[in-house]
Amino acid sequence: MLLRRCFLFPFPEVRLVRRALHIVLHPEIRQALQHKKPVVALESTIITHGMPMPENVLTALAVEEQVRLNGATPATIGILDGRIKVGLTPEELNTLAKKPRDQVIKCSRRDLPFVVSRKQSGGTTVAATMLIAHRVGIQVFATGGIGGVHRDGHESLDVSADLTELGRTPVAVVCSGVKSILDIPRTLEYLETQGVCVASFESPGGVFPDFYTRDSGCTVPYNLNSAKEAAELLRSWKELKMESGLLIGVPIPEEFAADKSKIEDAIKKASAQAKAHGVSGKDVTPFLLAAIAKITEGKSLKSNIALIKNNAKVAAKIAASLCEVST
Ligand code: PSU
Ligand code: MN
Repeated sequence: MLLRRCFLFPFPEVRLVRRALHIVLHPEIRQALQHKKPVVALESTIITHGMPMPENVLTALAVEEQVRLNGATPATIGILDGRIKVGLTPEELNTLAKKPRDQVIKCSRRDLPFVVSRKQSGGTTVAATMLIAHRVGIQVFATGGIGGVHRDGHESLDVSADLTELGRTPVAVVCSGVKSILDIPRTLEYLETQGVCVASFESPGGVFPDFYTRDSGCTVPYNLNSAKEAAELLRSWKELKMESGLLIGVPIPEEFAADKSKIEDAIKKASAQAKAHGVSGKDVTPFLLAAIAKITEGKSLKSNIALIKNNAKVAAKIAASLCEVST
């Protein structure tokens, strides 16, 4: 038996990194995972559908840099010609970002089998990125904001698959909460139903952010005062073998926060435009993001870039601290 095992697995450490069909791991990330070094997953819908060129590529690269500067290896996840890449190279990032929108699919969980079978390309949403990150053993993931319950979601049932993914995939998502284009109280209710542990980060009283501003008017039960405290939470979550995700809401840095009433105004206008144009389903979020950026003359985009960079920094610190508390 022992001999057989040695024959099949001459390099025992290789078994530490999960292998999965259709997934191509960048060697740097494979190495980091094998040596239990901190790795932070990053999504790519933000690149393909969340921001215009060239801000999308520049932001993706700046976010990766933040992860590195704070002690972790970035793993941007996306799909090129049917191959799921974990750790896109700068060239691959560029290729994905430059593709015309009709040639790149916004890939949530449900889209993955189709895109792979047709050898298409796509940006992965929070849901799909979580699923892939978990397959290869990445535990920490940074993004701007997750999807949620839409403002009319109780009637339309437009509820992002990000929320159900958080209910079933054990990955810790570091973000600035959900955008106020969504129904935040209902989103938090839904996360509770899904059994997702939600905490704010360095936000006394558990004040939960709403992407462009630091205070959504909603609170969550827990606040984490440092990356170390967050890492301790992650360690317990791992020890308990929770099969659900964890959500950490980091408020946008004060100096980049938007004026609440101005952004609310822009959101109302953008939502009215979406209704008038009959935008529905997966096109709603990208449409609203672009419309809000236009209405605010680019200010919302600046806030968006600042907060995602900050989230990448926090996530890297948490991932690094988790490696320390776990050894
Ligand atoms: N929120 C943003 N920017 C984004 C998204 C959300 O501020 O780019 C993207 C994320 O990839 C998220 C997805 O997972 O939109 C949610 O889309 P939907 O609501 O269709 O599930
Ligand atoms: Mn939707």
